[in-house]
Amino acid sequence: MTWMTTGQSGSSDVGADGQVPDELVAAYREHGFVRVRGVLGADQVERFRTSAEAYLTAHRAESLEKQGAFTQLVNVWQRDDSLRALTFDSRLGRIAEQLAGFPLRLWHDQMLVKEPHNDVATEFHQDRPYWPHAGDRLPLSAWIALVDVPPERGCMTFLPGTQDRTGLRPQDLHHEEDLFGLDPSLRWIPRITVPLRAGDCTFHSGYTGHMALPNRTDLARLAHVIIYMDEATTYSGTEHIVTDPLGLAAGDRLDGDTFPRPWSTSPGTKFY
Ligand SMILES: O=C(O)CCC(=O)C(=O)O
Repeated sequence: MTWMTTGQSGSSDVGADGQVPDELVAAYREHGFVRVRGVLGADQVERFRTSAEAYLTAHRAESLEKQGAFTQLVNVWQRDDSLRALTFDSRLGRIAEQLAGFPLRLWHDQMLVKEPHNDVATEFHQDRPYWPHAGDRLPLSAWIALVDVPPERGCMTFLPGTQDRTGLRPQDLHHEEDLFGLDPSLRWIPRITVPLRAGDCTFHSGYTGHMALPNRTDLARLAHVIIYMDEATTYSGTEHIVTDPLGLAAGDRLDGDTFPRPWSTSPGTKFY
């Protein structure tokens, strides 16, 4: 079970070719999430953490989330050159495509911060039901730790194998029971909590049930999340903060400069 390997500081799952081993791809496809250690080196962690802290200080008041689970700043890549370099990182985009097995583009990024001593969990939910997407294969998110994130600082917990539970309505991530009320069988799935070192990330699919623990420490939990979608995704016509200003019609492709694909396909990637 690949999520059970111990995390030594400084170790990386990414090979010299920029790809992850086949067993991590298999784990992602079986369980709907996987941890990839060391996607960022120590110098990158330092640079991006400094940029994230400055961005947070400047923009905290603009958080989309108002009920206290986290500070949520969306599409930071459009406003900050340093953080754009992280969101556009080719190595991350190519690993995401290796895991997905098909070409992707950016849906949006977001900074998700649990401030020190924020005792509020992000409750279990799936991501894809929130999004105005149609005609797509399974999207996925890279949740990158910019500080060490042990359980007590608010790491994520996953419901393995739930990536096939499509068709549920959007769930309230402030409500502990909402997802389980929709599908009571999910309550009995073993829950896997995945601590991350700074520079590690998890990839989870848009339908994999997940939550994040409270932050009971003195340090802010800084996560940078890059959300990738099927390159062929179209607009469903439903409301969303990212698409509402764009004047789209249902059926339009989500592509172009707003939903970029700033990496080329890795020569080693086999699409199916
Ligand atoms: O970081 C969190 O608190 C929740 C993250 C999450 O739900 C996500 O990235 O999809």
